[in-house]
Amino acid sequence: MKQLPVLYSFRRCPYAIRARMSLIEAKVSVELREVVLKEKPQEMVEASAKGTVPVLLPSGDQGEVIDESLEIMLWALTQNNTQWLSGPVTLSKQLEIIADFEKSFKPLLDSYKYHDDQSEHGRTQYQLEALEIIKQLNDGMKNSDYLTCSQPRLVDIALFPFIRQYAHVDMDWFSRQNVKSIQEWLYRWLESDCFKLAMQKFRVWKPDQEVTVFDVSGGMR
Ligand SMILES: N[C@@H](CCC(=O)N[C@@H](CS)C(=O)NCC(=O)O)C(=O)O
Repeated sequence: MKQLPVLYSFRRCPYAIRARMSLIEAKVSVELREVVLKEKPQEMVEASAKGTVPVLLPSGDQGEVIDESLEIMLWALTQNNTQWLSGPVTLSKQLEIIADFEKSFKPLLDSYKYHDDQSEHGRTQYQLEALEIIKQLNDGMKNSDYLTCSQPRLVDIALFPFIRQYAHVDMDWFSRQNVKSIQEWLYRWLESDCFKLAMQKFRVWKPDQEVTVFDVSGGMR
C-alpha cells in the first residue's frame, strides 16, 4: 500500500477540525492518529516538540513536518482545490482576516466558554464582545452564502470551528441574534458532508495497531 501522510489529530480540537476539513476538501487521504492530549504519543512529540495538534507528516519527499493547522490547510488545498486560495478576495487578504480573527475572537471565545470566578469580567461581556466580531463578518457577507463570496474559501473553514464553539455555548441565545447570514452559514457547515466526515470517531492511536486511514479520496459536500 502506498504510504500516506500521517495526521496526529484530536477529534474535538478546532484547529484539528479545520485541518481535517481542508484534507477532505482537497481529497487528500491520510493515516489518522487520534491522540489523547494528556498522553501525547512519544512519536508525535519527537516529530514536533511543541506538543500541539494537529501535526502532519507528509509522506516520501513531500516535505517537512507541519505543526500549524493553517499551514496544513494551505499544504492540502495547494495540492488540490487551489481555487479555495484565491477568488474575489486574495489569499493574502484571507490570511489577514484569519489572523485578525484569531487575535481578537479566540481570547474572547475562551473567556466566554471557560468563564470562571477568576475571570476579570462577567461572561456576558465576553459573549457580547465576540458577537461584535461575528456581526462584522455577517455584515461583510452581504447576503452571500460564504464569508467572502458565493463559494467557500480557505477562510470559511479556518473560522468555522471557532464560531461553532461560540454558538454551542448557548445555541438558543445565538439563534436569536441578528446575524442571519452567519447563522445560515454555520448551519450549512454543520449539516455538510465535509464536517460530518471530519467528525468521524476513531479509536486512540497505538503504534502497534492496524493503520487507520482517513479516506477522503471520494470527495464530499
Ligand atoms: N496554533 C496551533 C494551535 C493548536 C492547538 O493549540 N491545539 C490544542 C488543542 S485544541 C493543543 O494541542 N493543545 C495542547 C494541549 O492541550 O496539551 C495550530 O493552529 O495548530
